Amino acid sequence: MEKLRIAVQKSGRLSEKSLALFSECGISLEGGNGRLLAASPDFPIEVLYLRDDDIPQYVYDGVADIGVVGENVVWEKGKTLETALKLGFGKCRLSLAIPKAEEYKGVSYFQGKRIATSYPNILTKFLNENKLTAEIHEISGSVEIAPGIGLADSIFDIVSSGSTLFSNNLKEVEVIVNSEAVMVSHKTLSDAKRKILNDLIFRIQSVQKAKKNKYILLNAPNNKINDIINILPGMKSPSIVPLAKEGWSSLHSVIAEKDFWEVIEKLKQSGAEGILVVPIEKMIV
Ligand code: PRT
Ligand code: ZN
Repeated sequence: MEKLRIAVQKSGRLSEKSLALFSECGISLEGGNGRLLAASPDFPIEVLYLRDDDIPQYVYDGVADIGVVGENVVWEKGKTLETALKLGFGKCRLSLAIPKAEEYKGVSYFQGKRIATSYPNILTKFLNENKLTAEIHEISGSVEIAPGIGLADSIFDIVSSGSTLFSNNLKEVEVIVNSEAVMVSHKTLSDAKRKILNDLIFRIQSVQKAKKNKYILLNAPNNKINDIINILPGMKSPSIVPLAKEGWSSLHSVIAEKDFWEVIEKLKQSGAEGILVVPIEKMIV
């Protein structure tokens, strides 16, 4: 039987979350880390462990059918790949940063400057779009130390919390692009592989939806139930179960977690009691 071959980062920031994605979908993998290839006994996939920089090329060449990688790496490598799904983790931005003490008035600052980066292609595109010329110094790691040792005037690098910039006396002055981990796929897949990919996407989306929603249970006097239904946003036909206590019911529904904290006080004021909010494991809608 055909298997879908998925490239994931061998060890790094995306590795653990990429593998968690499969286990949350009920897909286990045989063979621990240290191996190049691992198969699943319960789903027709195999996982190929690679350096993240190599993933776009492997998927482009069809050595892997799909890959889990940061958008930043896909853009830098410039390979035409289909984005099958955004994954919501590995979020970061690619930014220009300069020494803290420097005055900054706009992108013209970078005209004629030396910029250190591991992302020369994305940077070149930005400079061209802004009709700027600068000297790009490509380095593969610890870009943030370049200005301090006199190798460059500024840097173009990944930022997430900003603490690396801060501790190197740099300030972020332009966010060029935001990135997150994505599932990319080879341009053409056999029908069998396309079907496996669609099944996998379906499972991942069920897990993603479940994470964003909670199951809510609460008790309320019957005469308050209508008020409570109106408070709960996005409520689709809640279940109402009578309690043994006369004139009271239990109300069950699904609520987006982000909405919950906004409505909790209103729910209490409307007479809701014994509110329980429980996680949902999978959600098929
Ligand atoms: O060995 P391999 O080549 O596979 O891994 P790698 O070392 O090239 O990549 P890795 O594991 O560091 O990152 C993998 C992917 O994670 C990146 O391509 C991004 O898509 C994503 N990501 C998310 C990040 C960050 N957040 C991040 N903060 N990648 C790197 N960083 C770096 C950043 O450059 C900075 O130097 O982490 C440092 C800390 O960031 P702050 O701003 O939180 O201080
Ligand atoms: Zn890398």
